[in-house]
Amino acid sequence: MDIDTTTRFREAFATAKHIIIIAGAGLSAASGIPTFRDGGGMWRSLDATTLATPEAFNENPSLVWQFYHYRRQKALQAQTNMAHKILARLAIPNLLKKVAPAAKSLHLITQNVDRLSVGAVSDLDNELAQQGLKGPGYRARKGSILQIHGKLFEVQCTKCDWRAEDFSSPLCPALGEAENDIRDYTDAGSNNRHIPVSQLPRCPECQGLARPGVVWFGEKPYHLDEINSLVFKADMCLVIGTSSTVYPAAGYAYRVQRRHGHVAVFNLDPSEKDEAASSLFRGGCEEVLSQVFP
Ligand code: BV8
Ligand code: ZN
Repeated sequence: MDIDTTTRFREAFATAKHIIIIAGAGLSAASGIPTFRDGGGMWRSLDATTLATPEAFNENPSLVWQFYHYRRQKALQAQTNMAHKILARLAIPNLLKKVAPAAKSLHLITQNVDRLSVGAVSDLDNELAQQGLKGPGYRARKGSILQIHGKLFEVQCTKCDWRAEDFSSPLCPALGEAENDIRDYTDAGSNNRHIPVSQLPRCPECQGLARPGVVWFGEKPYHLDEINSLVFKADMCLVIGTSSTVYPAAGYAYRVQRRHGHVAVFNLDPSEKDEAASSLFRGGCEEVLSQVFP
Protein backbone atom coordinates (compact mmCIF):
# COMPACT_ATOMS: atom_id res chain seq x y z
CA MET A 1 0.00 0.00 0.00
CA ASP A 2 1.32 3.45 -0.91
CA ILE A 3 2.85 5.02 2.24
CA ASP A 4 2.30 8.61 1.07
CA THR A 5 -1.41 8.01 0.48
CA THR A 6 -1.72 6.44 3.90
CA THR A 7 0.19 9.24 5.63
CA ARG A 8 -1.76 11.95 3.81
CA PHE A 9 -5.05 10.24 4.66
CA ARG A 10 -4.13 9.77 8.33
CA GLU A 11 -3.15 13.45 8.61
CA ALA A 12 -6.47 14.53 7.08
CA PHE A 13 -8.39 12.09 9.29
CA ALA A 14 -6.60 13.44 12.40
CA THR A 15 -8.01 16.93 11.76
CA ALA A 16 -11.48 15.83 10.59
CA LYS A 17 -14.43 17.14 12.58
CA HIS A 18 -17.52 15.56 10.98
CA ILE A 19 -16.89 12.15 9.47
CA ILE A 20 -19.29 10.10 7.35
CA ILE A 21 -18.64 6.59 6.08
CA ILE A 22 -20.60 5.30 3.06
CA ALA A 23 -20.52 1.50 2.93
CA GLY A 24 -21.68 -1.05 0.36
CA ALA A 25 -21.72 -4.76 -0.28
CA GLY A 26 -17.90 -4.97 -0.51
CA LEU A 27 -17.75 -4.29 3.25
CA SER A 28 -19.45 -7.66 3.88
CA ALA A 29 -17.88 -9.61 1.01
CA ALA A 30 -15.19 -11.09 3.26
CA SER A 31 -18.00 -12.39 5.49
CA GLY A 32 -19.31 -14.47 2.58
CA ILE A 33 -22.19 -12.15 1.66
CA PRO A 34 -22.46 -11.97 -2.17
CA THR A 35 -22.12 -8.49 -3.67
CA PHE A 36 -24.48 -7.25 -6.37
CA ARG A 37 -22.48 -6.23 -9.39
CA ASP A 38 -18.97 -7.55 -9.32
CA GLY A 39 -19.82 -11.11 -10.17
CA GLY A 40 -21.51 -11.84 -6.84
CA GLY A 41 -24.84 -10.54 -7.99
CA MET A 42 -26.28 -13.58 -9.65
CA TRP A 43 -28.81 -15.79 -7.88
CA ARG A 44 -30.33 -18.78 -9.67
CA SER A 45 -28.92 -17.20 -12.85
CA LEU A 46 -31.00 -14.07 -12.15
CA ASP A 47 -29.57 -10.58 -11.66
CA ALA A 48 -30.11 -9.65 -8.02
CA THR A 49 -30.89 -6.01 -8.85
CA THR A 50 -33.85 -7.05 -11.03
CA LEU A 51 -35.35 -8.78 -8.00
CA ALA A 52 -34.95 -5.75 -5.69
CA THR A 53 -38.00 -3.94 -7.09
CA PRO A 54 -41.68 -3.63 -6.08
CA GLU A 55 -42.60 -4.66 -9.63
CA ALA A 56 -40.68 -7.95 -9.32
CA PHE A 57 -42.37 -8.61 -5.97
CA ASN A 58 -45.86 -7.82 -7.26
CA GLU A 59 -45.27 -10.00 -10.30
CA ASN A 60 -43.69 -12.96 -8.51
CA PRO A 61 -43.68 -12.69 -4.71
CA SER A 62 -42.76 -16.39 -4.48
CA LEU A 63 -39.47 -15.84 -6.38
CA VAL A 64 -38.56 -12.60 -4.59
CA TRP A 65 -39.27 -14.16 -1.20
CA GLN A 66 -37.04 -17.12 -2.10
CA PHE A 67 -34.29 -14.63 -3.03
CA TYR A 68 -34.62 -12.84 0.29
CA HIS A 69 -34.82 -16.16 2.16
CA TYR A 70 -31.48 -17.03 0.55
CA ARG A 71 -30.05 -13.60 1.55
CA ARG A 72 -31.35 -14.00 5.12
CA GLN A 73 -29.77 -17.45 5.39
CA LYS A 74 -26.44 -16.09 4.10
CA ALA A 75 -26.53 -13.21 6.57
CA LEU A 76 -27.46 -15.50 9.49
CA GLN A 77 -24.45 -17.71 8.70
CA ALA A 78 -22.08 -14.73 8.31
CA GLN A 79 -19.57 -13.49 10.92
CA THR A 80 -18.44 -9.88 11.10
CA ASN A 81 -15.05 -9.37 9.41
CA MET A 82 -12.10 -7.15 10.31
CA ALA A 83 -13.50 -4.23 8.31
CA HIS A 84 -16.79 -4.29 10.29
CA LYS A 85 -14.75 -4.43 13.52
CA ILE A 86 -12.54 -1.48 12.59
CA LEU A 87 -15.55 0.66 11.67
CA ALA A 88 -17.19 -0.37 14.94
CA ARG A 89 -14.11 0.94 16.81
CA LEU A 90 -14.38 4.26 14.99
CA ALA A 91 -18.00 4.50 16.15
CA ILE A 92 -16.85 4.51 19.82
CA PRO A 93 -16.07 8.16 20.71
CA ASN A 94 -13.06 7.51 23.00
CA LEU A 95 -11.52 5.08 20.47
CA LEU A 96 -12.19 7.46 17.58
CA LYS A 97 -10.40 10.25 19.49
CA LYS A 98 -7.14 8.27 19.28
CA VAL A 99 -7.08 8.60 15.47
CA ALA A 100 -9.28 11.67 15.02
CA PRO A 101 -8.73 13.92 18.08
CA ALA A 102 -10.72 16.77 16.49
CA ALA A 103 -13.74 14.60 15.61
CA LYS A 104 -17.13 15.88 16.77
CA SER A 105 -19.25 13.25 14.96
CA LEU A 106 -18.97 10.04 12.97
CA HIS A 107 -21.84 8.32 11.13
CA LEU A 108 -21.81 5.07 9.18
CA ILE A 109 -24.31 5.28 6.29
CA THR A 110 -24.60 1.71 5.07
CA GLN A 111 -26.36 0.46 1.96
CA ASN A 112 -26.07 -3.05 3.38
CA VAL A 113 -29.12 -4.68 4.93
CA ASP A 114 -27.23 -7.61 6.50
CA ARG A 115 -27.01 -6.07 10.01
CA LEU A 116 -23.32 -7.02 10.26
CA SER A 117 -22.19 -3.47 11.08
CA VAL A 118 -24.86 -3.22 13.80
CA GLY A 119 -23.68 -6.59 15.14
CA ALA A 120 -20.04 -5.50 15.19
CA VAL A 121 -20.88 -2.37 17.21
CA SER A 122 -23.01 -4.24 19.75
CA ASP A 123 -20.28 -6.90 20.14
CA LEU A 124 -17.72 -4.13 20.79
CA ASP A 125 -20.05 -2.35 23.23
CA ASN A 126 -20.29 -5.60 25.23
CA GLU A 127 -16.51 -6.21 25.06
CA LEU A 128 -15.75 -2.73 26.39
CA ALA A 129 -18.34 -3.11 29.16
CA GLN A 130 -16.67 -6.41 30.18
CA GLN A 131 -13.35 -4.54 30.36
CA GLY A 132 -15.06 -2.14 32.79
CA LEU A 133 -15.00 0.67 30.21
CA LYS A 134 -18.38 2.24 30.78
CA GLY A 135 -19.96 5.62 30.09
CA PRO A 136 -20.94 7.42 26.89
CA GLY A 137 -17.32 7.67 25.71
CA TYR A 138 -17.25 3.90 25.34
CA ARG A 139 -20.63 3.43 23.69
CA ALA A 140 -21.47 4.03 20.04
CA ARG A 141 -23.79 7.05 19.89
CA LYS A 142 -27.41 6.09 19.18
CA GLY A 143 -28.13 6.66 15.49
CA SER A 144 -24.49 6.48 14.45
CA ILE A 145 -25.32 3.65 12.02
CA LEU A 146 -27.90 4.60 9.39
CA GLN A 147 -29.22 1.65 7.33
CA ILE A 148 -30.33 3.62 4.29
CA HIS A 149 -31.65 0.59 2.35
CA GLY A 150 -33.52 -0.94 5.27
CA LYS A 151 -33.07 -4.19 7.18
CA LEU A 152 -33.04 -7.73 5.83
CA PHE A 153 -34.37 -9.06 9.16
CA GLU A 154 -37.35 -6.77 9.23
CA VAL A 155 -40.63 -7.97 7.74
CA GLN A 156 -43.42 -5.55 6.91
CA CYS A 157 -47.03 -5.81 5.76
CA THR A 158 -48.01 -4.83 2.24
CA LYS A 159 -51.48 -3.85 3.50
CA CYS A 160 -51.21 -2.26 6.97
CA ASP A 161 -48.38 -0.52 8.83
CA TRP A 162 -47.27 -3.63 10.74
CA ARG A 163 -43.52 -4.30 10.71
CA ALA A 164 -41.29 -6.30 13.02
CA GLU A 165 -37.79 -7.69 13.30
CA ASP A 166 -37.80 -11.49 12.78
CA PHE A 167 -34.62 -13.60 12.73
CA SER A 168 -36.41 -16.92 12.33
CA SER A 169 -35.46 -18.83 9.21
CA PRO A 170 -37.32 -20.06 7.29
CA LEU A 171 -39.94 -17.39 7.95
CA CYS A 172 -42.58 -19.91 6.83
CA PRO A 173 -42.49 -23.68 6.10
CA ALA A 174 -42.90 -23.20 2.33
CA LEU A 175 -39.65 -21.19 2.08
CA GLY A 176 -37.78 -23.97 3.88
CA GLU A 177 -39.28 -26.62 1.57
CA ALA A 178 -38.41 -24.54 -1.51
CA GLU A 179 -34.85 -24.27 -0.25
CA ASN A 180 -34.67 -28.05 0.11
CA ASP A 181 -35.86 -28.40 -3.49
CA ILE A 182 -32.80 -26.67 -4.80
CA ARG A 183 -29.57 -27.18 -2.93
CA ASP A 184 -27.32 -25.17 -5.24
CA TYR A 185 -28.93 -21.84 -6.03
CA THR A 186 -26.38 -20.65 -8.52
CA ASP A 187 -27.53 -22.66 -11.51
CA ALA A 188 -31.05 -23.56 -10.64
CA GLY A 189 -32.67 -20.75 -12.55
CA SER A 190 -35.40 -22.85 -14.08
CA ASN A 191 -36.28 -24.89 -10.99
CA ASN A 192 -38.04 -22.10 -9.19
CA ARG A 193 -40.62 -23.76 -6.99
CA HIS A 194 -43.82 -21.69 -7.14
CA ILE A 195 -45.10 -20.97 -3.64
CA PRO A 196 -48.78 -19.94 -3.54
CA VAL A 197 -49.22 -16.47 -2.04
CA SER A 198 -51.28 -18.01 0.79
CA GLN A 199 -48.18 -19.92 1.93
CA LEU A 200 -45.81 -16.91 1.85
CA PRO A 201 -45.07 -14.86 5.01
CA ARG A 202 -48.23 -13.13 6.21
CA CYS A 203 -48.93 -10.17 8.47
CA PRO A 204 -50.06 -11.35 11.92
CA GLU A 205 -52.33 -8.31 12.27
CA CYS A 206 -54.34 -8.35 9.06
CA GLN A 207 -53.15 -11.54 7.31
CA GLY A 208 -51.99 -9.38 4.38
CA LEU A 209 -48.97 -10.54 2.35
CA ALA A 210 -45.74 -9.58 4.12
CA ARG A 211 -42.56 -8.37 2.36
CA PRO A 212 -38.90 -7.93 3.28
CA GLY A 213 -38.25 -4.68 5.21
CA VAL A 214 -35.75 -3.40 2.64
CA VAL A 215 -35.81 -0.42 0.24
CA TRP A 216 -36.32 -1.49 -3.37
CA PHE A 217 -35.51 0.56 -6.46
CA GLY A 218 -37.92 3.45 -6.77
CA GLU A 219 -38.72 3.37 -3.05
CA LYS A 220 -37.69 6.09 -0.62
CA PRO A 221 -34.50 5.28 1.30
CA TYR A 222 -34.46 5.78 5.06
CA HIS A 223 -33.00 8.74 7.02
CA LEU A 224 -32.71 10.97 3.91
CA ASP A 225 -33.17 14.30 5.71
CA GLU A 226 -30.72 13.41 8.48
CA ILE A 227 -28.19 12.11 5.97
CA ASN A 228 -28.47 15.25 3.84
CA SER A 229 -27.55 17.42 6.82
CA LEU A 230 -24.68 15.05 7.75
CA VAL A 231 -23.34 15.20 4.17
CA PHE A 232 -23.60 18.99 4.24
CA LYS A 233 -21.52 19.15 7.46
CA ALA A 234 -18.99 16.43 6.59
CA ASP A 235 -15.35 17.35 6.06
CA MET A 236 -14.28 13.71 5.77
CA CYS A 237 -16.05 10.97 3.75
CA LEU A 238 -14.89 7.35 3.58
CA VAL A 239 -16.42 5.31 0.73
CA ILE A 240 -15.97 1.60 1.42
CA GLY A 241 -16.83 -1.43 -0.73
CA THR A 242 -19.35 0.10 -3.08
CA SER A 243 -19.57 0.40 -6.87
CA SER A 244 -21.14 3.82 -6.14
CA THR A 245 -23.81 3.23 -8.75
CA VAL A 246 -26.96 3.42 -6.64
CA TYR A 247 -28.40 6.80 -5.69
CA PRO A 248 -28.77 8.73 -3.49
CA ALA A 249 -25.88 6.98 -1.63
CA ALA A 250 -23.64 7.22 -4.71
CA GLY A 251 -23.93 11.00 -4.76
CA TYR A 252 -22.78 11.79 -1.24
CA ALA A 253 -19.00 11.65 -1.82
CA TYR A 254 -19.16 14.19 -4.67
CA ARG A 255 -21.05 16.61 -2.42
CA VAL A 256 -18.35 16.37 0.25
CA GLN A 257 -15.61 16.73 -2.34
CA ARG A 258 -17.32 19.77 -3.90
CA ARG A 259 -17.16 21.49 -0.54
CA HIS A 260 -13.46 20.64 -0.26
CA GLY A 261 -13.93 17.79 2.15
CA HIS A 262 -11.57 14.82 2.04
CA VAL A 263 -12.96 11.74 0.21
CA ALA A 264 -11.17 8.41 0.77
CA VAL A 265 -12.27 5.49 -1.42
CA PHE A 266 -11.50 1.94 -0.22
CA ASN A 267 -12.55 -0.46 -3.00
CA LEU A 268 -11.40 -3.72 -4.56
CA ASP A 269 -12.17 -2.65 -8.14
CA PRO A 270 -12.34 0.77 -9.82
CA SER A 271 -15.61 2.47 -8.86
CA GLU A 272 -17.64 5.43 -10.09
CA LYS A 273 -16.33 7.56 -7.24
CA ASP A 274 -12.61 7.02 -7.78
CA GLU A 275 -12.22 10.39 -9.50
CA ALA A 276 -13.80 12.12 -6.50
CA ALA A 277 -11.20 10.56 -4.20
CA SER A 278 -8.57 12.62 -2.38
CA SER A 279 -7.18 9.25 -1.18
CA LEU A 280 -7.69 6.06 -3.17
CA PHE A 281 -7.02 2.67 -1.58
CA ARG A 282 -7.29 -0.36 -3.87
CA GLY A 283 -7.74 -3.79 -2.26
CA GLY A 284 -9.89 -5.76 0.17
CA CYS A 285 -11.21 -3.30 2.77
CA GLU A 286 -10.73 -5.90 5.52
CA GLU A 287 -6.95 -5.81 4.85
CA VAL A 288 -6.53 -2.18 3.82
CA LEU A 289 -8.46 -0.76 6.79
CA SER A 290 -6.33 -2.92 9.14
CA GLN A 291 -3.21 -1.28 7.68
CA VAL A 292 -4.62 2.25 7.71
CA PHE A 293 -6.08 1.92 11.23
CA PRO A 294 -3.62 -0.55 12.87
C1 BV8 B 1 -34.74 6.45 -4.73
C2 BV8 B 1 -32.37 -3.47 -1.85
C3 BV8 B 1 -36.27 8.24 -4.77
C4 BV8 B 1 -31.95 -4.02 -0.57
C5 BV8 B 1 -31.15 -1.96 -3.24
C6 BV8 B 1 -30.88 7.56 -12.78
C7 BV8 B 1 -29.92 8.35 -12.20
C8 BV8 B 1 -29.81 8.43 -10.83
C9 BV8 B 1 -30.65 7.70 -10.00
C10 BV8 B 1 -31.58 6.90 -10.59
C11 BV8 B 1 -31.71 6.84 -11.97
N1 BV8 B 1 -32.73 5.98 -12.23
C12 BV8 B 1 -33.23 5.52 -11.07
C13 BV8 B 1 -32.55 6.07 -10.08
C14 BV8 B 1 -32.76 5.87 -8.65
C15 BV8 B 1 -32.25 4.52 -8.21
C16 BV8 B 1 -30.84 4.26 -8.67
O1 BV8 B 1 -29.90 4.78 -8.12
N2 BV8 B 1 -30.70 3.45 -9.73
C17 BV8 B 1 -29.37 3.17 -10.23
C18 BV8 B 1 -29.26 1.71 -10.65
C19 BV8 B 1 -29.09 4.14 -11.36
N3 BV8 B 1 -32.26 4.58 -6.76
C20 BV8 B 1 -33.38 4.24 -6.12
O2 BV8 B 1 -34.36 3.80 -6.64
C21 BV8 B 1 -33.37 4.49 -4.63
N4 BV8 B 1 -34.56 5.21 -4.29
O3 BV8 B 1 -33.96 7.06 -5.41
O4 BV8 B 1 -35.95 6.93 -4.34
C22 BV8 B 1 -37.40 8.68 -3.92
C23 BV8 B 1 -37.21 9.79 -3.11
C24 BV8 B 1 -38.28 10.23 -2.34
C25 BV8 B 1 -39.50 9.54 -2.37
C26 BV8 B 1 -39.66 8.40 -3.18
C27 BV8 B 1 -38.60 7.96 -3.96
C28 BV8 B 1 -33.40 3.18 -3.85
C29 BV8 B 1 -32.07 2.49 -4.01
C30 BV8 B 1 -32.06 1.23 -3.16
C31 BV8 B 1 -32.27 0.04 -4.02
N5 BV8 B 1 -32.16 -1.18 -3.21
N6 BV8 B 1 -31.20 -3.12 -2.62
C32 BV8 B 1 -31.22 -5.29 -0.81
O5 BV8 B 1 -31.81 -6.24 -1.35
O6 BV8 B 1 -30.04 -5.32 -0.46
S1 BV8 B 1 -29.79 -1.54 -4.14
C33 BV8 B 1 -28.51 -2.61 -3.95
O7 BV8 B 1 -27.39 -1.92 -4.53
C34 BV8 B 1 -28.07 -2.90 -2.54
O8 BV8 B 1 -28.77 -2.19 -1.54
C35 BV8 B 1 -26.61 -2.46 -2.52
O9 BV8 B 1 -26.20 -2.07 -1.29
C36 BV8 B 1 -26.70 -1.33 -3.48
C37 BV8 B 1 -25.43 -0.76 -3.97
O10 BV8 B 1 -24.61 -1.79 -4.42
P1 BV8 B 1 -23.16 -1.91 -3.74
O11 BV8 B 1 -23.35 -2.00 -2.27
O12 BV8 B 1 -22.28 -0.84 -4.23
O13 BV8 B 1 -22.70 -3.33 -4.24
P2 BV8 B 1 -22.02 -3.67 -5.65
O14 BV8 B 1 -22.05 -5.14 -5.79
O15 BV8 B 1 -22.59 -2.80 -6.71
O16 BV8 B 1 -20.50 -3.20 -5.47
C38 BV8 B 1 -19.69 -3.84 -4.51
C39 BV8 B 1 -18.33 -3.18 -4.62
O17 BV8 B 1 -17.52 -3.72 -3.59
C40 BV8 B 1 -17.62 -3.45 -5.93
O18 BV8 B 1 -17.17 -2.22 -6.46
C41 BV8 B 1 -16.44 -4.34 -5.55
O19 BV8 B 1 -15.27 -4.01 -6.26
C42 BV8 B 1 -16.24 -3.99 -4.11
N7 BV8 B 1 -15.69 -5.06 -3.28
C43 BV8 B 1 -15.95 -6.40 -3.35
N8 BV8 B 1 -15.27 -7.02 -2.35
C44 BV8 B 1 -14.60 -6.05 -1.67
C45 BV8 B 1 -14.87 -4.80 -2.26
N9 BV8 B 1 -14.34 -3.64 -1.83
C46 BV8 B 1 -13.51 -3.71 -0.76
N10 BV8 B 1 -13.21 -4.87 -0.12
C47 BV8 B 1 -13.72 -6.05 -0.55
N11 BV8 B 1 -13.40 -7.20 0.10
ZN1 ZN C 1 -51.07 -6.14 7.88
